[in-house]
Amino acid sequence: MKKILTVLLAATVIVSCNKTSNDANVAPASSSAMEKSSNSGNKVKVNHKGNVIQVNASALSAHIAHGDQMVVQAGDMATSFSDVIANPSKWFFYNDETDQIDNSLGSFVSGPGTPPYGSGSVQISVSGSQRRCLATYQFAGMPLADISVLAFSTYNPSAGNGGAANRTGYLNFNVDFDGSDTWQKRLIFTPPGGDVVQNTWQEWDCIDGGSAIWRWSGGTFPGTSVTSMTWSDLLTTYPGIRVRVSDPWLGIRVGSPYASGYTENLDGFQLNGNSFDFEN
Ligand SMILES: [Ca+2]
Repeated sequence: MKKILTVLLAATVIVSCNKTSNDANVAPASSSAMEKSSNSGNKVKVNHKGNVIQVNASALSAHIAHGDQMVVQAGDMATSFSDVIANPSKWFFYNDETDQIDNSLGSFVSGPGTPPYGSGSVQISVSGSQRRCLATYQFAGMPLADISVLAFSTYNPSAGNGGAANRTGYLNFNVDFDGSDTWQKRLIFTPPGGDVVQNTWQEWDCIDGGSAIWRWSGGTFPGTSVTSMTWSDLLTTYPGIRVRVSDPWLGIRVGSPYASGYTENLDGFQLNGNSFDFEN
C-alpha cells in the first residue's frame, strides 16, 4: 500500500505513524514542476546547451521553453518524507519493499556511454526480488488527458545483467481513476522486453500516439475484463483519470518482477515540458 506520503503528513501533526491511514487532509502539490525549484533557495540548475548553470527560479519556465532540462544531482535529492512535503519538486530513491526513502539505493554516475541529457545518469542495482525506484511527488493531480509527452530513457549494461537483455526500468504511478483520490493502486508502463538492446540508451515513449500499452497493479482494470489498455483506451474508459492528488507517487522502478537482479541506468524523464537531466 503506497500511502506513505499521506501517512507522513498525518504523522507530522499527530506524531504517530499508522500505515493504514489514508484520509489525511493533504494540500495537493503543484502539478507544474516549472513553478518549483528542484534546488534549494531561489536558484535552480538547468542543462543549458550542455552546460549545467544556475538560474533564478523565476526564469525556469523560460529556460524550459527554450529546451533546457532541469538538472538533478545527488545533493538535490529529498532526504525524508518531510523534505518531500516541504519541497514536492524533489526526486528521491524509494524502497518499494519498505516504503522508505533511502538515497543509498541508487547512485549518480558518469555515462554510461552518451546519456540522452548531459554526461551522467542514475544507476540502480538490485538483487533477487528487490524493488527500488527513482521517484517524485511533483505531478499531483495531473490529468492524463493533459499529458502529451511522457517518456524516459534506460541503459541496460551487459556487465551488470548476466546477459539478460529484456530487463528495463519501468514507469509506474499512483492512479486515481474516478476522482475520489482514494488508493487505487498503480498504473504501469513496461518497455517491451523484446525491444531492449543492451549497452545503448533507449528512450521509451509511454504514450506512443495513444497506442502505448499500460497495465494496472490491481490486475483486471476496474469495470473491465482486460489486464492491459492502450493510453487512448485509458482516457476513453476513465474520463478524468489522473495522478493521485494526496499521494502522487510516481517513479521508475528497477527490480521485481524481473527475477535475479540487474543493473539499470536511468536518465531523461519527460512529462510535457518538464525534462529532467540526472547528473553526477
Ligand atoms: Ca544526464
